Amino acid sequence: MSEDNIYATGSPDEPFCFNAGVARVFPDMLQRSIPGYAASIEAIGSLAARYVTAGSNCYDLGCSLGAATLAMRQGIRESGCKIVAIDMAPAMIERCKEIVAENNRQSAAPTTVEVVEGDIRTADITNASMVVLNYTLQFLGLDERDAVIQRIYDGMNAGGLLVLSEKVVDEDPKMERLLFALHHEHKRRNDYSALEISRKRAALENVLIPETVAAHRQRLNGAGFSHSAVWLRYFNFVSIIAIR
Ligand code: GEK
Repeated sequence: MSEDNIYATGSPDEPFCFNAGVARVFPDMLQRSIPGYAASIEAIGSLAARYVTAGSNCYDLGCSLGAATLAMRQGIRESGCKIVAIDMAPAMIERCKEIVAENNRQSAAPTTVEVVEGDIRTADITNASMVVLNYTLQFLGLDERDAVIQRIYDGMNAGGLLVLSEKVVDEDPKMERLLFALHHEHKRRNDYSALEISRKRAALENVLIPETVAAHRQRLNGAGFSHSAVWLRYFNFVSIIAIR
């Protein structure tokens, strides 16, 4: 796995962007900077086994290199399913296609995977039994999020499952400061220098906009999801499941 040293060496002043340099080191970046990332991927496989129904579609929205796609593919127990993996960054899609092609050669899993360069704000979602937004909604404008969640809900079958993982902010400023510090220490333990951490934070300013858990659950409820729960929390990173 190529090591992420983008903010050790790269230009510190550019806003964060999902370019070829990021795609090259992305697995290492996510493992070292998102507490709970590996657990989110593992659970997506188990949830696919439980929720994906025969002949339905699954969506990995903001798929990056397709980690959640491959977890779903491995978990699915039913036949005639299709996974649609969508990302708007060409560098991510190019690499994702290679990874999926390699998985096609190695895997006996029958589920078809379609990797599409596209915008999740306008993507067609139909006949879906499972939709994954693994750390993606946080990159959309606040005013765009309701419509995306509504599109997902409208394209899902009854009993379908949405996995929504996000960086969040705490309502209580004191607790937010503590969670922020714990995340900082987590990255230091994972060998990011204090300078790298502060450069990345500056690059993500106004690019990644976190909300509270309550705001996410309210949005899910407003779209029509009848049940939602936080199943994973690690510092200021959560994963929520919602059932239509
Ligand atoms: C994983 N889910 O490994 N349309 C399509 N893609 C988008 C959009 C959009 N409007 N906005 C952002 N993206 C992955 C990790 S990364 C999380 C997801 C992170 C894409 C963007 O190009 C990037 O690939 C992804 O969302 C977010 O489970 O980098 O923290």
